[in-house]
Amino acid sequence: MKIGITCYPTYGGSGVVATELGLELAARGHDIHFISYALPVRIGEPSDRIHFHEVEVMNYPLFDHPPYTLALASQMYNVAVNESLDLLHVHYAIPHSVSAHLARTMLKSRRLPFVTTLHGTDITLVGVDRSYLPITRFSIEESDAVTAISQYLHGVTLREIGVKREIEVIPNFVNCDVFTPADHATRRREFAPDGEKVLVHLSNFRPVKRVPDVVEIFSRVRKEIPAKLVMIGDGPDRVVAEWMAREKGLTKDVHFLGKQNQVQNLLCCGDVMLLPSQLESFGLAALEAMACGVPPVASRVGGLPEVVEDGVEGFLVPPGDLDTMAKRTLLILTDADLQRRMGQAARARADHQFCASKIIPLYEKLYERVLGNS
Ligand code: GMT
Repeated sequence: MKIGITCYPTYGGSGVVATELGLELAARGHDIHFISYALPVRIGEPSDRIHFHEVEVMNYPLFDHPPYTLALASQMYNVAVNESLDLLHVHYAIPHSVSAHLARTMLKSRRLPFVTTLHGTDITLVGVDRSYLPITRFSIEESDAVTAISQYLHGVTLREIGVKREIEVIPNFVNCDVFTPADHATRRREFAPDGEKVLVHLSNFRPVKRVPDVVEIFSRVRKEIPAKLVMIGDGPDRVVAEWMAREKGLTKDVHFLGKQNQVQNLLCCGDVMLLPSQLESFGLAALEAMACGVPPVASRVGGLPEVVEDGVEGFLVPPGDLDTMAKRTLLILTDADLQRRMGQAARARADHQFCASKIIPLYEKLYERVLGNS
């Protein structure tokens, strides 16, 4: 199939899922055309089956807000015509599904179906906002197929957006050959030269991730045992976290690595992964850590209970309950047997339920259905 994929190319779960999906589909023989304003972050090496079409937004003094949605629709249309695309698959409803709807309408000579995948904040923060609700509902209902990344998000979309249509749940996935338990002893020594325990956090450092909580939990753990914190990613709350680490005298114990592409090599250095988010429709970062055999201590919110079984593969704690999060983290870090059992259970869960090899065929089947081939 020839598939056009649109996503936010920056550091964030939906862009990561869209990019990894494109790479996996290309490896299975499909031609993938990414259509976005920049090259998605995890694309890596060029391949014959992966193409990138940049959306350039022409500016004009009249435009206080350059119309990206329209430029994207034009580019989707162009790529569909020039590359004979079979379908478009857009990730994150706003504005991508609106642009896809326009492109489909513009292409009068043949069908150009589009699939919309809902990722979370496109519904829970943007979609429910009164200014975007009608167009979010419209573009979801107009899509030829819609998927949500968890049962939780499926429910919220029907309830809060008032959508009346079928939405298929296709969960986030991880490449279990790339994200795998590995002994990165040398890398680990860079962070923890004296054999300290290592806590890892991975996110886009937006307020919804409660990044200051990560530093606070770490500081409570650090009072009890020698430990280091590895912070992967970047975003608005990084400065707050850096300031907190300085104020608490933890500068030498907290490593801020910024945006990284090979996150698997870093997650593997962790003994525990912290994800104290306010909301998480799935929690891809927790899944990636689990595939590396690292148990998460995460918030009991949104779709996370669909990914982590509390007390088995890690711990789930109400968001903001920092005392319990610190205690659960210490429980894992001070009991080698528990850490090993949870790490193994986490990897097994990722293996059985969320490996790319199990999830990608679900998308392929959906495409076939949308194209009327099955
Ligand atoms: O929260 C983020 O990391 C960004 C956001 C996005 O859309 O880029 O992530 C959402 O999509 C991820 C991939 O499907 C999910 O794993 C995250 O749980 C979800 N984030 C939220 O719901 C807050």
